[in-house]
Amino acid sequence: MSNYEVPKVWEWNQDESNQFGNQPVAGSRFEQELPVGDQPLQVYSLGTPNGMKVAILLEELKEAGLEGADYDLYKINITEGDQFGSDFVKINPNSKIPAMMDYSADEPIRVFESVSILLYLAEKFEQFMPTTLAERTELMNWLFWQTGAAPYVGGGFGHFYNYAPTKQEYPINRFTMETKRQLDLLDKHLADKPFIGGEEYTIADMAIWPWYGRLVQGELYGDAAEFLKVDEYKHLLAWADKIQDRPAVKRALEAEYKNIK
Ligand SMILES: N[C@@H](CCC(=O)N[C@@H](CS)C(=O)NCC(=O)O)C(=O)O
Repeated sequence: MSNYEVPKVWEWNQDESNQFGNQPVAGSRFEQELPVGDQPLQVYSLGTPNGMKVAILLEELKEAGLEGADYDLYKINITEGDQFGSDFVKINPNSKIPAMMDYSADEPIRVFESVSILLYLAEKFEQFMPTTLAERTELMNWLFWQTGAAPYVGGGFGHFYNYAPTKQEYPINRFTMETKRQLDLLDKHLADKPFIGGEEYTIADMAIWPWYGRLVQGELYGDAAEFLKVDEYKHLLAWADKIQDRPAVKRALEAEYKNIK
């Protein structure tokens, strides 16, 4: 039970700190000059699940030997507020990592939202994306599912279970229920197929693995894997290990965690 009474009008308490220094206003807060390297693709990111998706695809494109997929990867430290600097906000007005610039086009193209970046690169290089209407639609189903579903895991479960300064039963129960429902959905979906889209490895696997694969592998939110009894999700665990074994995925983890500039 809490003795919080909902006021008529919400006011921002500026003294109350939060995880990323978020404020109820958008836009840049300070002048910033981001580095720009020599490669066609400039990626501004961090080793979070959303950042990892893009690093995985870029490493898979390299692995496939595709010309033009070279990239520079720069760290945006979201706990220090880099996402609110003027240069970053020009690339992503929503102030969230990952964000990317493609300087190989006649006019440089900005891309934000991790799944928008995956789609952009998959279409540009014609890789990891099926071409028939039926298969493409199934891929889109799962990409949109991931974009809508993962905030319940990250902003909901992960936040209240792991990051919130006080542990509250109501939100933890609510978001654990939904997280376990999503894990069960993926487990059932993967029971009779090797990859999310069916027979082929696609950007849907790259979008979903950093969240749900890493969660069942015990890599997210402290002791969450035990709390969520992830051993129940055998097909999901087997798929997670299979994706983890890919050389490009291993290199992406290294890139995001160790080599980020
Ligand atoms: N829907 C966005 C979510 C991006 C997102 O939430 N990024 C987080 C890190 S994983 C972030 O930058 N947080 C900083 C903040 O909220 O200020 C995407 O998929 O790119």
